[in-house]
Formats: sequence, structure tokens, C-alpha cells
Amino acid sequence: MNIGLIGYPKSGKTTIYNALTGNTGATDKYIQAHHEAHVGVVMVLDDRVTKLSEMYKPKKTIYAHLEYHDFPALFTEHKEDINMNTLLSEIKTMEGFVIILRSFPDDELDELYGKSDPVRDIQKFEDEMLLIDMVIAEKRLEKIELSYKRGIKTPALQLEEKALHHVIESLHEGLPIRKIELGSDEEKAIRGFQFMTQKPVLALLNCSEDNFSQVDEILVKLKEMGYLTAAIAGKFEEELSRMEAADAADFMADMGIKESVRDRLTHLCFELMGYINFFTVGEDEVRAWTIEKGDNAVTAAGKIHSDLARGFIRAECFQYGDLVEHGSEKVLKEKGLFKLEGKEYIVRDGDILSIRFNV
Ligand SMILES: Nc1nc2c(ncn2[C@@H]2O[C@H](COP(=O)(O)OP(=O)(O)OP(=O)(O)O)[C@@H](O)[C@H]2O)c(=O)[nH]1
Ligand SMILES: [Mg+2]
Repeated sequence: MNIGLIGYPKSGKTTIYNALTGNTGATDKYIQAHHEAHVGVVMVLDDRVTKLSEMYKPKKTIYAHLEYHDFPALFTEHKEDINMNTLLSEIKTMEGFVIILRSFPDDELDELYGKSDPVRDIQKFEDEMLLIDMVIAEKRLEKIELSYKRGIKTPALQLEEKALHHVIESLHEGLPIRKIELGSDEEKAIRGFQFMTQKPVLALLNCSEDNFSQVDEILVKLKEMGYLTAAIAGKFEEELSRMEAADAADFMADMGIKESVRDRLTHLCFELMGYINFFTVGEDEVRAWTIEKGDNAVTAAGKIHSDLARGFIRAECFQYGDLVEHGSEKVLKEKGLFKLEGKEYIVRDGDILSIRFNV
């Protein structure tokens, strides 16, 4: 999964990126924004994979991973010329966004960008994204109408036109595309545009150490606005990520932080995207795979290899929890917990699959 860290200038995107990835992107109040995204890969240190690896003792153990892309600030005047179109086309390849909102006081930043106000910021930011989507949708509509005038009026074009009208109408009402109920045919017709407001958004408050525990009201407000939301103390977390593990644990206990920022954000991103993990096990490899909640066995098989989806016969399937409880595949078979599932089987989080196939 790839997630874009986006937001207004100096909201703490790079600080949080550093905390998450252990990388060292430059963070400075005074320098101009970096020109390109920093990209960092974070392993999803799932205890279940560790446990499976202990049981099967494979040659290789592969955890799921997610990629964070720390982008330059959006919707601001860049003195050095960042090519906005290039930047936007890169941002659009993200599966989801974490919008980082400055929630720490800072006199100089307050003077430059106004006093910290996360609710105002996310509203403005979403409005800017709406506008981008609107321009794209309207331009495309004009082209479609031109085609009509030239006598080209295919069913596909008509469907696209209908979907775009639907989208534009909602955007005009200030509704992001992710909140519109689109028919599956409409959804398909507009997929290629990779609209900004169609992507899932996590609203992340970047707090100071001092106000970290005082942002509940803002979190409630953001929830009411329909956002999945959380607060972290970005700079503190960046410092933690550079400490020895034992020291970091002491500091976290002091602050009442139970989980590392990596694990917390990993869980939130899975929740945001509606993703789950299934596993494959064996002597060669124990591995975690990421799919969407609701995906069936064929889609899951296709993640492993397209041949497995094409030649899918059945999936041998058991649950991680059952395996741990009963100790071996043999006992699971005796208890009827080792199942053969067909193409339509909806894979669950923690399923262990082996695909029978024939190509
Ligand atoms: N007090 C405080 N300062 C922070 C925090 N996070 C970031 N800062 C400071 O804010 C400034 C900007 O931080 P960055 O992480 O570079 O922000 P950014 O959003 O990546 O900035 P651009 O990429 O230039 O838009 C730096 O001086 C940071 O030290 C925080 O949680 N608390
Ligand atoms: Mg930055």
C-alpha cells in the first residue's frame, strides 16, 4: 500500500515521515520545501507473521509493508518552481492520504500562515482538492461534448458523461467524491482520472508535547466531519525514533503512549483503506499479503501470482487463531478446521491459504 503524507507548508510532514521511517529528511522552518517526495518503506511487524515463522522455520519470512511518500507542501506559492502538474500526477498515484494538520503553536509559523487551526485547514485543503477535481471533470466534459458535435456518441462516452455530471454536481455542493454513491459502472468510468477527493483521507493532528493531550475537542469535531482521525506529537516521535529502544520505552511510558508511531499509523492506514492480511506458509517462505476486506479467494490468489488466479481450482484454508490454539495443521484437519474453499469464498483477516491451481 502506498500512502501520501500531504498538507500545508510546515505542518510537520517530513518530521512525521522521519519518525515513521527512521529516515532523515531535512526539516527546517526556514528552508524552502523540498522539490521531490521522500519515499520510505515501513514493514508491518505483525506478531502473527513472527509466530508463523517460528512454527514453520522457513528460509524466508516476508512481512507486509507500506510505503509513505512525504510530498512537498501543496497549495502554496513555491518560490523555486516546483512543477505542480508533475507533483499532482505523482500524488494521484497514492492509494490514500494522510493530511497532516499543524496543531502546535509556533510564533513564526503563526505569523506566516495564521494561528494553528486544524479544522479550518482541513476544510480549506479539501476545497482546494475539490477545485482540482472540478477543473479536470469539466475539461473532460467539454471534450466529450466536442466529440458529440463531431457525431461520436458511443455508449461508453455517454456513461462517462453521466458519471462526470454526477461528480461535478456533488463537487459543486462541496462534497468530496469519496462521499458520493456512485454506481459500479460510473465508478469504472471515472477510475482513470484518479480524482483527489475520491481517495480515503486520514486527518492527522501534529501536536506539540504539551498540547498532545488537549486536542480531544478537535478530534471530536473532525470525527463529526466524517474523518478517521488521530493525534501524534510529531517532533517528540521523531526524537523517539532516534533513541535506543529502552530509552524510547521509558519516554513513551511517561507520555502515556502505548504503541510506537509506526504501529499506530500502520493500523490506522489499514483501517482507512479497509485492507486486511492473509498469509501463506511453508518450508520456503512465510509471507503476509495485503488485500481489501471483501476480496474473494481468486483475487487473493491473484496477489500471489496471476497464474494462481487464472488456473484457480480451490483454496486450502485455515485460520491463524485456530492454528495457534491447536498447534498443528494435522490437528486442524482432524477437527474439521482445515477447509477447501471455492472461488467466491471471502477471505478473512488472518486466513492461511494454499491455492490449488492448474494452468
Ligand atoms: N513544536 C513542534 N514543532 C514541529 C513539530 N513538527 C514539526 N515541527 C517544526 O516545524 C518545522 C517544519 O517541519 P517539517 O517537518 O519540515 O514540515 P513539512 O510539513 O515537511 O514542511 P514543508 O515540506 O516545507 O512543507 C520544523 O522547524 C519542525 O521542527 C511538532 O510536532 N512540534
Ligand atoms: Mg517537508
